[in-house]
Amino acid sequence: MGDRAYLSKSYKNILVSGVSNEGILDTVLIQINRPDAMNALNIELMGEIAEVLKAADKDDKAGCSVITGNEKAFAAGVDIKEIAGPDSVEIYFREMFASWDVIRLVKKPIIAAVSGYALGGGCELTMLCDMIVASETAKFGQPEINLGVIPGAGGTQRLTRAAGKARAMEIVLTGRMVTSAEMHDMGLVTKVVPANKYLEEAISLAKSICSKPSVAVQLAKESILKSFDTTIETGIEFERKNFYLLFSTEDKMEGMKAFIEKRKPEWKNK
Ligand code: DAK
Repeated sequence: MGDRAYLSKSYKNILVSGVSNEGILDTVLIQINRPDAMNALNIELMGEIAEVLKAADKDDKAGCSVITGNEKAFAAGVDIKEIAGPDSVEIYFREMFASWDVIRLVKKPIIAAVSGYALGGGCELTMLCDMIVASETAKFGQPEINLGVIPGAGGTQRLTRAAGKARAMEIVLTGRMVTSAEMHDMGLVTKVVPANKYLEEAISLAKSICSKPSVAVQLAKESILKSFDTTIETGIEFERKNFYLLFSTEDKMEGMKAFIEKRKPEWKNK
């Protein structure tokens, strides 16, 4: 069953709610809530997001999560005021990456619903999500170069794999802002929508995923992500094992039986 207390708990830097999808799995909505600081991501905030996503993974009634910010900013980066002081050794021992690593290993899909600025760590957080729905006026970018550093949460890797070397170099080395249309063109953004529709569209995408059998959804996500760190041969072997695994689920039996009986499947999510 899983404990659902995480949905009613109050957090310091985020707002969390469960969006009911009538009869199918719920969507977990996480809103980054530091409007006075352009939703800058501090350690505590990242810990809260990781805590909620981990709890959603264990919640049998949750199918997919959406992370959003506000109209002005998804997040304008990691909190510069928090990282301005420490030297290399201090920053190393702070283990700032712990929550990012937890998010990276979340099994259920995560959609970023982006309006306004998604810069630095904010842009990296959107790329860490599985899909991005962006307002046509959203502004992405990796401006760390202007602060004397480089992207620190996967930016040089995830951007390069999608955009290719030449475009990633230009974006990271100039630190300029990147439009939603460019991000879409590079395959990083799933969908660009009118400014007043970004959240609605992300929630609608989440609902459509919540209507699918959850074990297959999670193993599909795992298989797609595997393609980023393996050869095609090993990736295909990995996919095959997940394919075989799904043949022992009740949903595989139900899905195929329902097709043959010309009716809608009733997913058990097991
Ligand atoms: N951190 C802290 N505060 C921020 C912030 C940020 N990233 N971005 C904005 N703010 C604060 C501003 O300081 C200001 O606060 P007050 O002065 O009112 O107290 C308030 O938000 C409103 O911002 P502005 O007055 O600047 O608003 P504007 O509309 O004029 O400009 C802007 C909006 C987004 C263009 C501008 O705020 C801006 O350039 N922000 C910084 C963007 C940036 O450089 N982002 C990259 C940050 S470095 C790591 C993982 C990742 C990273 C590092 C480590 N580990 C896991 C170890 C990533 C690093 C970064 O992201």
